[in-house]
Amino acid sequence: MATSLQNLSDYDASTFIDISEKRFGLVVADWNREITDVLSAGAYDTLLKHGATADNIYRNTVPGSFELTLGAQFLAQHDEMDAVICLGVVIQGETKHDDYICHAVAQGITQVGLKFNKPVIFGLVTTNTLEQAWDRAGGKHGNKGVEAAVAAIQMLGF
Ligand code: DLZ
Repeated sequence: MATSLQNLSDYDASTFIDISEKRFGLVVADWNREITDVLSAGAYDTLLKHGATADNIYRNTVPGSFELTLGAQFLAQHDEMDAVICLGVVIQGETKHDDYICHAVAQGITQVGLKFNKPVIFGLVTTNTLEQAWDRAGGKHGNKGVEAAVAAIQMLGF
């Protein structure tokens, strides 16, 4: 049976590579801050749980999810940075802003990862409602920040 990322986050730390010397960047959007803070805490705790040190985790905030791409690039361009995790929450409104932002971020951070040849993780929660976003930030669908951190660790194992 396929193993989901959520299940992987519960694995024993020994199943992952040694990340005690790895440096991680967290780029966190200020929009919907009360939710992105929960995603960020989930990612941070997961990195520590799997052996990263607090000194090696750099957290930067950007105004909104649209800026995640450039924020990721600012961190990824440093040779000593091993992986970058982008965290944001985009909620559908009356206009198509959510579409534009989500597509731009998906394409943008893909390019940053390819340009610098390192994991740049898409931790963007894109939902129709605020409630659905909370469901993915410590609610019934887990914490996407945790999953994003697990994805970063997994990619470092390649
Ligand atoms: C403008 C905007 C809107 C309407 N909605 C969101 C959102 O749901 N989530 C989010 O992270 N950011 C939003 N933003 C802000 C944009 O991402 C961006 O910060 C601004 O357009 C400035 O470039």
